[in-house]
Amino acid sequence: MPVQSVSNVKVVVPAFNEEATIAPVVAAIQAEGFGVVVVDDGSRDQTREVAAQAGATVLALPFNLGVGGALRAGLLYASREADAIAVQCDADGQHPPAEIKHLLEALDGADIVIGSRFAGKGAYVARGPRRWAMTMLGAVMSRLHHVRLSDVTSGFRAFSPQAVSVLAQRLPPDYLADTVLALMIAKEYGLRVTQVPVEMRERQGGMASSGPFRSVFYLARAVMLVALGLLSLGLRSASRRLGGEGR
Ligand SMILES: Nc1nc2c(ncn2[C@@H]2O[C@H](COP(=O)(O)OP(=O)(O)OP(=O)(O)O)[C@@H](O)[C@H]2O)c(=O)[nH]1
Ligand SMILES: [Mg+2]
Repeated sequence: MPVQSVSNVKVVVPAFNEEATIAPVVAAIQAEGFGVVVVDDGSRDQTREVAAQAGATVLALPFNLGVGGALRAGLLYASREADAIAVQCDADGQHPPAEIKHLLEALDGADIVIGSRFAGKGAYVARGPRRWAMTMLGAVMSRLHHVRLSDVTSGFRAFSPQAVSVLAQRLPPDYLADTVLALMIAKEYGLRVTQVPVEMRERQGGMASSGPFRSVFYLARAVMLVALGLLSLGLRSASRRLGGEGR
């Protein structure tokens, strides 16, 4: 069966004040043959009405949770069906739906497939502190998962049924938690992570909710959370080793 016609794939689109871009995003995903779930994250504009009119299933959160919280709600919704596969896709038009099939193909052999904009396809560039933090986080996650991961903050991803059920219960709500911390959780649960090159564009309309300073703050916070997470993974595996030796 061609990947495009797999009926258990749900494309989850977290959306916060994206009335300018959400309709073409929904239409482009549907044109690829996939069902769309827009998670409206307490938007103050017409995002939810526009998304529903475009034919998406809309989960409307009563207040803003953050991208991780919105994604988790979407995964929880997807996980009500057996063997649900989910794809995460931005609402701002950055992620071309034509790439979704490539993410899904790579799920054969992985539980989380990251669409990487820095793996040789497309011309997307990140600069300055943002680029440094991304490179550093990428190096740490590549080591942790024993595979090259060049874009660990990418929010264009596919999830196997196992990843859907783990992340629907465990994903923290904060911005970047949906990306970087999901990889720490993946390590804890033995989920296999890989990447495929994808083309990404600039946002196609509307406004990014965090400006350059806020983005750097969020990245710095992600670096700290990863450091704490690594410490906790290390302590847990040391205590398991000690427990094993005692037996
Ligand atoms: N920033 C932000 N985005 C949210 C939130 N809830 C859901 N989203 C959606 O999550 C996706 C990613 O947010 P963006 O603001 O585009 O962040 P980004 O893609 O990392 O940054 P840009 O490269 O500036 O577009 C978009 O589809 C948002 O609409 C929220 O509370 N804050
Ligand atoms: Mg974006």
